[in-house]
Amino acid sequence: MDNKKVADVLDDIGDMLEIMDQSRFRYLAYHRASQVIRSMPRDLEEVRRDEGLTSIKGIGSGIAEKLNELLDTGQMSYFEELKKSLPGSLTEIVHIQGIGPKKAKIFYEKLGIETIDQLEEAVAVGKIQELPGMGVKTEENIERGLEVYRGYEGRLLLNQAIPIAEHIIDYLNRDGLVDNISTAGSLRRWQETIGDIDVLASTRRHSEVADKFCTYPETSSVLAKGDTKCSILLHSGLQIDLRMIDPEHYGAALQYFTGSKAHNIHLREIVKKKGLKLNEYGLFRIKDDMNIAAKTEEDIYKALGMTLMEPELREDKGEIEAAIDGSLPHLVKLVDIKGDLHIHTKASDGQSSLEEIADNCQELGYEYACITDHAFDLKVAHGLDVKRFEDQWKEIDELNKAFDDFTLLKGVELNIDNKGGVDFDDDFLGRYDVVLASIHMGFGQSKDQITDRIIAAMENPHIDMVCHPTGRILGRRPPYSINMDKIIEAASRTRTFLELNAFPDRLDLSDDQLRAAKQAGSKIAINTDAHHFYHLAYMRYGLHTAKRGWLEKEDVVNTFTLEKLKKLLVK
Ligand code: DGT
Ligand code: CA
Ligand code: CA
Ligand code: ZN
Repeated sequence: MDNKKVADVLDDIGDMLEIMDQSRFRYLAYHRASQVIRSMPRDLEEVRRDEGLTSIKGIGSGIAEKLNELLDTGQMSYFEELKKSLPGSLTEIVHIQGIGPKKAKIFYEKLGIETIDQLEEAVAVGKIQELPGMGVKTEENIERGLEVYRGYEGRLLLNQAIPIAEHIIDYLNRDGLVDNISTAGSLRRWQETIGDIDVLASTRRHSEVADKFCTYPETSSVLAKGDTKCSILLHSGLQIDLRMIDPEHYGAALQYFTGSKAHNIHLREIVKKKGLKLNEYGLFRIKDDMNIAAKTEEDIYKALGMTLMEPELREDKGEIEAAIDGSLPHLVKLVDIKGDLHIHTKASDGQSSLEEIADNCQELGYEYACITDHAFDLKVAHGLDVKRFEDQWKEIDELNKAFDDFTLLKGVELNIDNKGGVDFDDDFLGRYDVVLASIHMGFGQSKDQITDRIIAAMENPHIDMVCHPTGRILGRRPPYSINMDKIIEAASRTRTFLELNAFPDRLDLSDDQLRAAKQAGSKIAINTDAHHFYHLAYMRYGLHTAKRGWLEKEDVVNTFTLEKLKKLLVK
């Protein structure tokens, strides 16, 4: 049983206990344990075997005992009993943003709502707003929550899909059956969520490749099996489509199956005007069916008078025009990244030490890394007070003495309170190298209130960056309502960096927002927000999202040398 499944069970228990009016202390204990297990890079089974469950911070003997049962038998009797005592899919409803256990309980008691379908119906006929203490705004929030929930149903996050795709490609590559192989579709475009995984292989041995693909070990059923196309369903419910094509058509097929659909449709309009046609086998002249290009993507685009654009741009958002007039952006690359400016350690809610972070950042070839533990006001994350930060700085100074071409920077992630204030006074803030500020509470405020809070923080000359600016969690929490134009305008005016949080369930700012920020002259920092050194590798998800936002090296401050970055940090 993987850590995520275990964490989900614990969260469900926490929610059920809250619905059942158990003490805050009891249900929070389950959520805390869940959080720790969810973000743990090691397999829970392994930790249990080596050190025992109670060695994990936040897991006491009571929860450990229940987890032992779950890990041994795949079932937890306590969880099963709780489920029996609650009607319908109340725990499911709790997962919708805007609805906590308290509201779920009211909906059940007053309106008899037990399922998401029933909730949707109630929203549609305006029943929620009539409930005491609710109102139109609550109902609208729930409507948005339902949209997010439905919108992501069945879609996978990049970090769930990419390793699976890589594994399958490795599997198909192993015994020389394929000439060339690549991901295609949304995955190759690094879209933030993935509907199904598309893989394209060039080969002359179609049926052998099809046999191999359809016997992939994780397969639960074969949906289609032919010489050009196969589809399988994995045990996880994920669908994988494989297309096979002869090597001479590989470029055309790759272009076609990479999409996006919108990009392809626009491209074909241009193709048509030239008296040509384009399909997965190549670019052809209509009058005599002569093949003009097919072998590589570059050949196809070149034959259409365009420079090759990277897959991340192919969304029909102006890339075709730019490819024609030679104005495609020079997108930022992973090797351009010189540091990570948002990292937590054990001191707050992270799980790695300063040394581990420093080692791993040097391994990644970084020139610097900024330690940004939470500050005092965020009690749930063991935020640091003045004294503890000063102690941390001493440690950082000591470590820095030993490094040759690497520097740990002293930072903090402040909490923007409900009025736009932050944890520390200006004098103290002046002592950090980098000051980040984020919203961690008060999500329910009005659009103007939240926007003003963030702008107030940006006006503070000590605050260098606003992190995960919209607060969205993909599939779980919609962005809080903010006026993005105003935020971007204030960021460029106050020269505050905006973060692209690379954590795969955030990717916040999103691609379109990044592009708007770039156009307004704002600078972006791509950060992992690592809570374990293992998360430092999430940089790539941020990087590809940045490419989708048309960002170039100059737009991204953590591509700068430390010397240049330091100059920018003086507002
Ligand atoms: P997804 O799977 O929902 O995350 O999104 P995609 O983009 O991977 O879509 P998918 O898997 O349905 O199709 C893969 C690619 O195949 C798509 O990006 C472009 C191409 N494609 C699919 N349907 C059409 C179509 O009707 N017309 C054209 N021109 N291309 C299509
Ligand atoms: Ca797809
Ligand atoms: Ca597909
Ligand atoms: Zn953080």
